[in-house]
Amino acid sequence: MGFHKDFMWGTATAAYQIEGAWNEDGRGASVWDVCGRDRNVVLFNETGDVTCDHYHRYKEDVALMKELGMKCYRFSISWSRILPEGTGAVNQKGLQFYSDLVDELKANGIEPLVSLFHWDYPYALYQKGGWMNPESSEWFLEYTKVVVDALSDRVSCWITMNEPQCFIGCGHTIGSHAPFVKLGTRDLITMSHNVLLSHGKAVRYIREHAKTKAEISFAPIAPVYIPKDDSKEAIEEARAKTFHMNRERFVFSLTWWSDPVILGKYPEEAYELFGEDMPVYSEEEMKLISQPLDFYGMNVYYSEADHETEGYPENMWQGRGRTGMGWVVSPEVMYWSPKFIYERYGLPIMITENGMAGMDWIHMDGKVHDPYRIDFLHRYLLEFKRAAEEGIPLKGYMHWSLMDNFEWACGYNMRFGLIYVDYQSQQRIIKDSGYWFRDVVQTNGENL
Ligand code: IFM
Repeated sequence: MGFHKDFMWGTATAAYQIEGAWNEDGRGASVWDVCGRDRNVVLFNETGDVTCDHYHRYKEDVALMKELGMKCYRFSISWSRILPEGTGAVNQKGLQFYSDLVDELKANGIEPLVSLFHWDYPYALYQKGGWMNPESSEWFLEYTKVVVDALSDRVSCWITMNEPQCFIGCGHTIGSHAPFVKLGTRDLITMSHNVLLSHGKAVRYIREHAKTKAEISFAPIAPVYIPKDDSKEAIEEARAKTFHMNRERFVFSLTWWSDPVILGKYPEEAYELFGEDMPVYSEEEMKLISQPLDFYGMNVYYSEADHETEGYPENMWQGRGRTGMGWVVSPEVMYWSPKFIYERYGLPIMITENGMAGMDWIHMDGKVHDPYRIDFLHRYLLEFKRAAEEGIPLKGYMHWSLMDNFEWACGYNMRFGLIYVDYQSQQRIIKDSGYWFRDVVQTNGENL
């Protein structure tokens, strides 16, 4: 037994990272357009102004997905392309772009998965306090309505938020992502609660109003620890670390977001750490936040032990291979993440992102050879298959990323794609790993 016959294989991207056309056809500014510019916060002061120019080249990109035999495509919507001020007037041209993209995907037999929010927060709303504003979940609901009303006749799979740990953690805690601010604990707690309420309001709206039967989740990162050996004690130690929160990095933790969303309560540890600073909410509010989801979307890149400040006594990560981002190559995380998370939350698992950054270039034969990415993927997918064989319900796998793109504060230096993008000419070249992944999809993982 391997992956079930309807397993969803695909690739993922995000609007700001690939679209470009940052000020065309009425698009409003996002925090990345404004705060990411001219402040030496992004490597070489690069921006997403043009990036892969996907806004103009989406047909070519969909054709490449088809050539790769992809069954699904996960992409995000730029909130400020649809609602330039974040709320209020709808930009029909922006909406049309996504409607055309969905049509193009469908015409090519590719199932669209829509992420409502992947970090490009409307700047106009940020000026009003952003996620701190008590109205922020209503703003998100308003935006959700516009998207769902326009696309849900053809889209049935929805992700509300991508990696809340990162847009709150990197964006507002350590200040390495837009809007590049560092706030205190109490503010972070308030923002988190508003993000959770936004998620809940979006889920309710989609469930009640989508024109086709909806499947809904969110896509947090899965900071999972892997056991140092096969013993029961080591497994329990890894599990305990995975579901533990610490004061400094609490917004990066798994339970901070997933316990309210799925178990309907904040973790006990949060009350021990923050006491009276914890949000006061009604039973109704928590019911809204914790409406049933159809699967658990998780973005998995490496084992969390790498960031464990105390470290294991015998450092199991010493000298291990690392990707371009410096992330440790730890394939076992593709077994332990689904296992631990399924055991705690009981939902089928979809890997909504997984992949690696390399320093790819065009070789003298005109092709892009990336044997390390093939090896990386092969190892990770074998571990994922092990989870399938153990009977953990697995729904799909979305590779990050379809193509090289703007890697946030790392600019264009990190290449995550199965397709190489030459940013000067906008030429696309399928990498060796893209063809390799095509064979995995074609055989439904039998060839692994
Ligand atoms: O590029 C990002 C993506 O936007 C969110 N998840 C991690 C990826 C690689 O850093």
